[in-house]
Amino acid sequence: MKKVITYGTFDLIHHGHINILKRAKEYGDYLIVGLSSDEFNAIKGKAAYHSYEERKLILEAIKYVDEVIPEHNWGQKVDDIQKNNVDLFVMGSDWEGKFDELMDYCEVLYLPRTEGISTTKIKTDLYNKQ
Ligand code: C2G
Repeated sequence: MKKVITYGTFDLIHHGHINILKRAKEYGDYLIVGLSSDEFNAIKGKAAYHSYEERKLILEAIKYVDEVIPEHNWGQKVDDIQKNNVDLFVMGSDWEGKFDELMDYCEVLYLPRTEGISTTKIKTDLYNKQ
């Protein structure tokens, strides 16, 4: 069984998130998502609308996702990869090159980001429509 892992905040789920999850799953048989905790989001400087539990519930309802684990810090990826016997690490291209050190532990793949959508854009567009 080929295991794939990806990480993110996945707040206000949109088609860009679905695209990366769909494509990541196509490279294997089992997709794990490392979901940023509320505390880690604060460290990342991201204010998520939905709590960790709400974002986890939503992700677990997506057919491409097989397992959701908490992402507490930047440094846990190697341990996650080894503990879960992960074969492939996938991230969107906005992270191109940022996680190449993981190549010592598994394959690393950056997939093209979906243009024209982001959680920030959603918030901004909604605000401007008021
Ligand atoms: N993404 C995408 N296209 C978009 C928006 C996001 O492909 N239009 C991808 C990102 O590249 C990332 C994933 O969706 O691979 C999740 O994006 P975010 O929720 O914004 O996560 P991020 O803040 O990038 O956190 O340790 C890694 C971090 O947790 C990643």
